[in-house]
Amino acid sequence: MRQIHVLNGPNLNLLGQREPAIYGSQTLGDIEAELRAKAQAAGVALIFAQTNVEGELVTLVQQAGLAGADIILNAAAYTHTSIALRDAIKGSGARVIEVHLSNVHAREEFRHHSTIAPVALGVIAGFGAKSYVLALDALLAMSR
Ligand code: CA2
Repeated sequence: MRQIHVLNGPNLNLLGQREPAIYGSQTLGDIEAELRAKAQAAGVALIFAQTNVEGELVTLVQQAGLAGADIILNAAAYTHTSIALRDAIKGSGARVIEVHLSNVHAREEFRHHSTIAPVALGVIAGFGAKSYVLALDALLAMSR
């Protein structure tokens, strides 16, 4: 069965509890439930995880990539800083769609740069929780 991993980086466990003007009022659990229903209807296995630890995110990317799974990745702040994550994507051959809830390009300058974007299939940003749904739609429209 095809696997799609949805991997979330630091502080996204706080989603829905703080800063709703920027990140919306849905929790990460709400997003997971919406994606799970969609994946189930499409006959795809969905693995969903969140970690605040960079090395753990690197391991999750490696495991998914080496298993031949696709990844929807919101690396949160590590998007802007992590060469290790970029190397994990490249090194494991993972097919990644980078997602962001907010439009990072309409925010502070330091959020405009992504270490991941050059090794991702594409980037979806600015549509709140729908960024994840759009990424899943894109992967489902692509054959493995
Ligand atoms: O817009 C996104 O999805 C981000 O990846 C979110 C990151 C931020 O560092 C990126 O630049 C853009 C921040 C995630 C923190 O999430 C929180 C949610 C609620 C309350 C506090 C933080």
